[in-house]
Amino acid sequence: MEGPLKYIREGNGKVSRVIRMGTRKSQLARIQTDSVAGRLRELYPDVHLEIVAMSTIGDKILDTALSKIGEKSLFTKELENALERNEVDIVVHSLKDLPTSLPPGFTIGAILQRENPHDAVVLHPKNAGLTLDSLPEKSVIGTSSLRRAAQLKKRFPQLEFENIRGNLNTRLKKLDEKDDYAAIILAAAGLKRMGWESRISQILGPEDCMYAVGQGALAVEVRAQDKDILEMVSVLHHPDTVLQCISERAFLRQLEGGCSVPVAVHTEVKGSMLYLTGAVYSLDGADCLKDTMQTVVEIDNKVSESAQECVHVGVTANSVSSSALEAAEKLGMDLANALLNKGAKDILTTARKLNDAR
Ligand code: DPM
Repeated sequence: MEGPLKYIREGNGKVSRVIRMGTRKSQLARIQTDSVAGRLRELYPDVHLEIVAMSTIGDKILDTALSKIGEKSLFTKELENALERNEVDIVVHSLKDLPTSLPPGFTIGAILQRENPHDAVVLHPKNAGLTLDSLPEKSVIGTSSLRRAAQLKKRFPQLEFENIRGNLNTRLKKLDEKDDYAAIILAAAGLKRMGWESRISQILGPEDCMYAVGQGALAVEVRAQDKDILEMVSVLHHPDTVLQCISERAFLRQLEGGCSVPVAVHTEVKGSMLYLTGAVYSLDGADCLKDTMQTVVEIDNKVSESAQECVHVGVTANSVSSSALEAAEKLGMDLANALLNKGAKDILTTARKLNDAR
């Protein structure tokens, strides 16, 4: 079924397809889309890429805490509608904003090399030189992430935590121009992409705060049936990042967690070993279940024949060894099952109820 695909006639009379990339209008989304467009233009100098910007419901209700809006597909729904109608062919997302099960008809055709996946502390200018350890008692830290708040409340009980919403620009403005927050917590990757690396005063290691599933990686979403586009974007896959993110997403899916649950991970690839640490927290961080498991992810060059059997937690990665992908997915599920056996479900159910009641 062909939709309203767009073609262009070039100077030499050759007709080529125009590939359209949909993006949200936020500055971060534009920067992320532009960087993927840049890579594609280098790889395919003959392809005509167009960028189509649209605003989404998520962008329009930025003042409500994300964890309160609940729906993870908030930022992605309208872009997916445009994909479905063939108005765009490619959508770039932060992987962590994509649900672990995509609606039918869509797939993640590429996961790019991960940026620094950790969270970072951005201080109010008056606190320059301080750290979460040395900030005065009862200092207010801005974050709307249940995951960040849970871990940091436990680790830094002398501090206080309050919601902060808005896109990155708005949050930095709220921090700098008011006296409401002593510091805010943001993903290092987003700050770096915006060119604000210099505002990072502290990177939080796994002992302080583990990151969100998929954090720091960009994902390219396409129509699952569009073989040409799938093949075109598949060269962007970064195999180690793909394996890490598949294990993280399988972990979250098995826990039945969405974007608003206090679930955190840490993964590493060392040689042919993939290590996954995963944890679930109560809202105050007092209850925590955490474990680490590993698996061999040997590259065997056995590439899957049918595209169907090669979808792992929404990701199509035919260019990556199928046995490694399967091992990564199984690792995430095994770790989740281990935590579920220890009572992870109760912790998450309680956290969800309390958050809904707030
Ligand atoms: C998700 C969360 C947040 C975003 C939840 C979490 C942070 C929400 C908040 C799933 N998506 O991390 O526990 O602080 O209120 C988001 C950011 C990026 C992608 C910004 C950020 C940039 C980093 C990346 C929002 N989505 O986390 O500071 O591309 O991974």
